[in-house]
Amino acid sequence: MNIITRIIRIFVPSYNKKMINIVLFGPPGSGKGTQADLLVKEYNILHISTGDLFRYEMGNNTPLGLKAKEYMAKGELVPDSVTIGMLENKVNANPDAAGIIFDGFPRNIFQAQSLDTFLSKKDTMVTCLIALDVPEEELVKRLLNRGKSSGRADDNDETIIRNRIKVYNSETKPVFDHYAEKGKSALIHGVGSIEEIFTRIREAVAASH
Ligand code: B4P
Repeated sequence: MNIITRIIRIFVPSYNKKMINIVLFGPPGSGKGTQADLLVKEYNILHISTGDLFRYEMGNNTPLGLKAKEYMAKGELVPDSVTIGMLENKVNANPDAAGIIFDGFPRNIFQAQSLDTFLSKKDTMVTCLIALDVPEEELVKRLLNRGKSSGRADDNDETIIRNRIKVYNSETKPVFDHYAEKGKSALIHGVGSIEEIFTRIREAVAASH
């Protein structure tokens, strides 16, 4: 942390609360990664994609990557014991970030509760959760299409894709209600051009803080 940030944080206690922390949420293939790139440019904040972090570890054949591969290849969630520590390390490595886009995290209620506790210790919180709403058949179409060029094993097989969507419906969807109870969740129509969807997201983020 640079000296100016350190001084501001000592004398202006509300400084950390001004961070914009956006949970970008939605089923696999709903466009989280695509929209995160645009949000980074708009708000100049840190982008953390747990999927990208796992793929980086897998590409380097690290123990964490090998562990993640077992689960991702089946379209299941990587265990919380691995995922939460990895996410916290990434946040801790960027203490000067003006805000964070959490892309693909939290993916279950335990991860959401862990994130809330972790951020509150840093005197900040989730600003809003933006959920992209896309029909299942459109998700399958997008992911199979990406699978033709991405080299991602989890995008190539329709059975695995459908399992990822099933896991989303059973384990991940309740995270929407967790933040809705705090008045922080917004449901965005996720079909249309990338720019149209981004305009909807920008309006929802602006309304949230
Ligand atoms: P992720 O990497 O998070 O991947 P995703 O859900 O497939 O992708 P996303 O929604 O970002 O799709 P994108 O924008 O790219 O997760 C992969 C796996 O990692 C999980 O299954 C799990 O095993 C593991 N994992 C990750 N986080 C975890 C966690 N917290 N806990 C446990 N396990 C975890 O878009 C998809 C495609 O649609 C692209 O080809 C894109 O070009 C296209 N597209 C985007 N917007 C479009 C639009 N408006 N119209 C048409 N096409 C569009």
